[in-house]
Amino acid sequence: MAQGCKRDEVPGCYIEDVGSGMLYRRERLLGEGAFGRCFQLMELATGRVYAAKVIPRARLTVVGIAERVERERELQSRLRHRHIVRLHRYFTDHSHVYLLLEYCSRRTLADILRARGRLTEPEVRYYLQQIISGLRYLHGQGIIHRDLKLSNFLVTEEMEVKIGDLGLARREAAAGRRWGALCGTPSHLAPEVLDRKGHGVASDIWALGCAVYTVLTGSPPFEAAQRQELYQRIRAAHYPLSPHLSAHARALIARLLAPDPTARPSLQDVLDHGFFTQGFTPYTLPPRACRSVPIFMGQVPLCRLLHGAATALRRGWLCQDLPPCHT
Ligand code: 9ZP
Repeated sequence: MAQGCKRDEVPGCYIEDVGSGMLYRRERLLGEGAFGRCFQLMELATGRVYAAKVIPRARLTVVGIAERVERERELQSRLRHRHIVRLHRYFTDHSHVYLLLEYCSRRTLADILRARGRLTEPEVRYYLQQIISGLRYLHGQGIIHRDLKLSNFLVTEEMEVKIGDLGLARREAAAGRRWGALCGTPSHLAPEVLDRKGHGVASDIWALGCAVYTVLTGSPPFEAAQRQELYQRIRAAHYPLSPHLSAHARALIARLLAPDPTARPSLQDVLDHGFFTQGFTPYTLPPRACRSVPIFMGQVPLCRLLHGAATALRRGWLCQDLPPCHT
């Protein structure tokens, strides 16, 4: 028998989706979201694990929250892409609204950056390639994300990145409108967004530029104690030149952070840039890249190369007595 969860969030209580009859066990707390808590949820029938946004119904009466949840549900439930977080299920009970999202066991790029300080260029190409793939799909569907940042780039067990949190996403036509509140993360707002000229595809590209700068240097490009000073720096695209940026990285960032949105590159232009074409991109990243600098040998991380050699030895592939050849 399902029992409702009390607000005091002890793990181990059960949640029932009455519509489908599915039963979930609430496991650990993953964090606090903008409008509720996020829990790890286990589907009892299958053992599948989800990351769930659990929103108290009372919270939906706060201005803007219900619209945000509805938009996220509406947009995300239709999207199917390897690099976009899947919304698996949505249901409500007497006290809460539940959004069951794809579980990403390695948390976010913001967490990885916190542990690492900075990332290497091959890693940034690895992650960025996947983010671009997801963003291309999103833009192709006429959707602008409007809140691209490291904490919205989730990382799976397999070290794949997925774009998440579509609570601020809009259809292109609606996003282009010039009225409405300034929304998104202040340090990532593009000049045209500050000037209320609307949020277009190019404003997502700007935010991507902020993310690339941050992972390569360890600090965001635009920082200031006062909001007005921050906005001045953004409008002038005035950011510190870091010694940690190669010539190609610096050139790419300068293009992504062009004050004029029409001067910014397309996603294809980014992939064609020297930053990508003149350096190698690993096929996979070892999980330990979440904590320390991975070592690469050509295209293959060193640990995989050694693992491959060990396997070859164990199976006798490197021994003299080769299998007989039947001709
Ligand atoms: N958090 C520590 C503070 C306790 C974690 O250890 C932690 C662990 C996670 O997986 C093991 C995890 C988040 C935090 N995973 C995860 N979080 C998601 C998420 C998927 N997987 N999302 C899918 N769509 N949006 C995101 C979002 C909401 C469910 N999150 C989180 C970001 C911060 C809290 C939850």
